Amino acid sequence: LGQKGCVIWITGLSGSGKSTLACALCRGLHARGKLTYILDGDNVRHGLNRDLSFKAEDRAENIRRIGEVAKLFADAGVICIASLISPYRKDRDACRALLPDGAFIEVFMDVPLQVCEARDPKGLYKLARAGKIKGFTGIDDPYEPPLNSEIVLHQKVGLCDSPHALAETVISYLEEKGYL
Ligand code: GGZ
Repeated sequence: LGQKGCVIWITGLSGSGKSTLACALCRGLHARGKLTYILDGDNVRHGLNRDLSFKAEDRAENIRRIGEVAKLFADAGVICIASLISPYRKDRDACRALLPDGAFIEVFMDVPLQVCEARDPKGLYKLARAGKIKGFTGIDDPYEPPLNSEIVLHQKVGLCDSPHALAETVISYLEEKGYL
């Protein structure tokens, strides 16, 4: 294969664009002939992680399992894109520690809650505000922003780059680091 595997770990609030970036990234990397695989929190929760809730210890287990699976893909030479809220710093750092130096690339979707909530693609923020979902990240559950992520993608109120442009930022980083 001759491809160096890695994990691109996309963290951020619900509605911050993690899954959209994952898809755009996947397309951009395929166009460059690279093998990728997406592990999306929301999807993995329907299968492998269907026994897990959103309480802190279950989120930790969700992240741990996805981190272990991502590592297996990276070992096989795949560029594995993991997109999940992963709200706790220590859980993300534990996944980072599974991989060789440089092979865990954390991408922080730095999008204000206000913007995520205005998008509300699945109407979940509305339900959380109404008290119909308890423990919703950003509303009544914590999100610990990364302090040292490799890539920060800022999106401000009323100013959002296209998913394609965001993906190109990540792809440039991968090129720079010799993954492409
Ligand atoms: C946060 C929740 C919750 C609660 C359901 N808190 O934006 P989405 O809808 O499509 O993706 C979110 C997804 C979060 O799953 P993750 O596996 O990424 O979370 S974590 O890393 O924290 O384990 C959201 C939906 O599930 N969802 N309830 N209470 N998001």
